[in-house]
Amino acid sequence: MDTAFEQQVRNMAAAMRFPEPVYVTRPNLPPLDTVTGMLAAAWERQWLTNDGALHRQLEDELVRLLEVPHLSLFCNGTIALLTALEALSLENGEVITTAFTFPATVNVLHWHRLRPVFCDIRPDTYNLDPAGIEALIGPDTKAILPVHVYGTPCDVNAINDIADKHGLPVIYDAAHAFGVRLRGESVLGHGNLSMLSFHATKVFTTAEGGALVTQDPELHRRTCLLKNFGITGEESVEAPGLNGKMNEMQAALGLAQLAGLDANTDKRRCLDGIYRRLLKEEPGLVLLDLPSDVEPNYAYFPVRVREDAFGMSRNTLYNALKAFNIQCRKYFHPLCSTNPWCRLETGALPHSEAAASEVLCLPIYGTLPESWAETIGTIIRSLGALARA
Ligand code: T4K
Repeated sequence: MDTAFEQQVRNMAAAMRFPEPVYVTRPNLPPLDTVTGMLAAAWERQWLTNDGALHRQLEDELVRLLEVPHLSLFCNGTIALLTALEALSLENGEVITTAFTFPATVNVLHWHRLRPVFCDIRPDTYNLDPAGIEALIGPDTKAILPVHVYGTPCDVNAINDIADKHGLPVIYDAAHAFGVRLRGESVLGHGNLSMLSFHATKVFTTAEGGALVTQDPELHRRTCLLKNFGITGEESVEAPGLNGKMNEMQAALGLAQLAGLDANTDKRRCLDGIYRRLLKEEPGLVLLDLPSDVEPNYAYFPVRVREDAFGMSRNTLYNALKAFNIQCRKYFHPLCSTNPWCRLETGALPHSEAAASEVLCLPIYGTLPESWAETIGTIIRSLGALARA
């Protein structure tokens, strides 16, 4: 039996429902002929993978674009992160990380027989709270693995200080942070290694894909070796590497996209502005503040729903928006600490738990019409008013 509220939502949706699903994101697709143009050259060369010309060109372009010294392309972000652990010879110990992330961040630890030790997040940035890290460091601690959640830079200075004091390596999961700059420099310049994801849902995509970035030439050499079976020559294998290579089809999609990256960011900035204008005064909605020293990439638009003030919970809003064909996502619910393979004495994670039950990511992508963002914002306000009435 429907409640009166559900009935009213259905009535509203009958008048305002989008004719097609409005997804949380869509890939940033370049014109198809640009991709096929790149591929024609690969066909001509009959060279499809293993350090091909397009792969080399994309690595060079990204080193220049992101202003980083060393970047190694991968088949996806997860394998890149797995390789980062191997490159630093991390195993059989603990890694301090966040539970408020995509499962990949924590699952790679399991594959290296490393145990995650979850540190709570800051409620304002959703990133690892450095104030909680030191208390978790013990004799088995091998590394710190923070995530730049939604592309917002972590408190890198505080994390670096703690890591230096205790002699621990830092691997940043920068899956969301392509192109993000902090105090005028790439956020990828921090830690021993940073991992990028180029999945179809990311601001820069190669369908599947990713990269490892480092300042250390020897570490770069090792990541390149490990993604190609550890092979150094036709008859020599130097390390127990796997196959983490990006192929020429992926690299072609990446190269074809570079020309449109700025326009994509501009459009996302505009959509971000529309949502902020419409939702910033809405009772019970908390928007993520973008610090003034950060140049963001507008990859996500997370909204925090405080049930008592907004009038309904995040889950109710999520379901109500589905009635309008608006497919938001609960990034990141459930918390990784609830996974059975993370069975550990996890301390209290109140801020992570609150974020996992209150945050909803709204649709944001380069081809989302501005009028649709206006409508989505208006619908959210109307739903809040309805719930409070
Ligand atoms: N670390 C962090 C912090 C991450 O967020 C991720 C990945 C990783 C590590 C691992 O990196 P990768 O190994 O993936 O490179 C998506 C992505 O699959 C995942 O890459 C991403 N994070 C995560 C945040 O989002 P789902 O389960 O939400 O994907 P899916 O298929 O439901 O897609 C979401 C929406 O995107 C769809 O509703 C529609 C749209 N979409 C999706 C695809 C695949 C399209 O329009 N076209 C498409 O081709 O995980």
